[in-house]
Amino acid sequence: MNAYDMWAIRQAVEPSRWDSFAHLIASKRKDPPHYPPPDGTWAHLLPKLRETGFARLPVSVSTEALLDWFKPLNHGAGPHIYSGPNVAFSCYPSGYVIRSPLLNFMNDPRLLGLVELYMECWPTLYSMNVWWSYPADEPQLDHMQRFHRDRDDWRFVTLFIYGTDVDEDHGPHQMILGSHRTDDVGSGEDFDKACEKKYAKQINTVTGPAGTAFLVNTIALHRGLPPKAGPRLIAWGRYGMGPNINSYDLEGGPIAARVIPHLQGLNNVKGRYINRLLLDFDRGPYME
Ligand SMILES: O=C(O)CCC(=O)C(=O)O
Ligand SMILES: [Fe+2]
Repeated sequence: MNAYDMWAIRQAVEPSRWDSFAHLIASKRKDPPHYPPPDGTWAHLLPKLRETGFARLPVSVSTEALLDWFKPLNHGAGPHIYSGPNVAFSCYPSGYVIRSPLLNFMNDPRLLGLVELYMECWPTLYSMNVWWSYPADEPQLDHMQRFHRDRDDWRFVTLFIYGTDVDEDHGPHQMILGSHRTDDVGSGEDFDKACEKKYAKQINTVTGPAGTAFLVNTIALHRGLPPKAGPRLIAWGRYGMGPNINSYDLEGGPIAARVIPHLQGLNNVKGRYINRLLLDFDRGPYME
């Protein structure tokens, strides 16, 4: 059974029940018992993450190196893809993102500890992305700017990091607290409006300075508001149960870890497992 089969099976199950399937799958996992327990530093965030689908991390990620790597680019210039004057979403090629300094934060033991407790098994970091959202009169590729559910895995959680200051006018992320336990499914403008009305009191608008980091269970209804006053830079790291139809291995396959000079402490049993879809630790110079 591959990732596509699993995706097809999930479509027959209401989103609110996916978590109980994940619990069952995780309880059968045999993650090596000899390994030390997860870092509990951020474990206090677990009940809130489970209950609401959201947790802001008590840290500010340094964005200096990040902004250097992901320099503001004019439309149509630079290594980003999907660029154009009215494009709402302009991301960087995955290999470029994986090589960036972000990967170290995405493996921060406090963060992984929380994610592991949440997942009830060793997580798999299956996707990284960084993109600019631009103000646009008639935006294209803007589906993430309307309420939707992501459907990556039975259980998964998305880390977002703002690379620029985000206030109400710079396209804040919004998610509907608790909506990971409801079953409304839809898309498009009408659905967006219906969600705004139905869940008016539960809409959580995430503003904050560059470096703000938060976890969202993005099976919950969420969107990034279209920025009005200026572009927004944001990163995601997605943690799930294993390969899925949104995972990087399907796009490019893992890249050789040796080409990334700044990796810290990932070449161990757990680090290799968590990053296996992104990084190949054994590929030597003549094996590419
Ligand atoms: O741009 C945003 O804040 C939301 C992006 C989104 O929907 C996602 O990453 O799954
Ligand atoms: Fe999404």
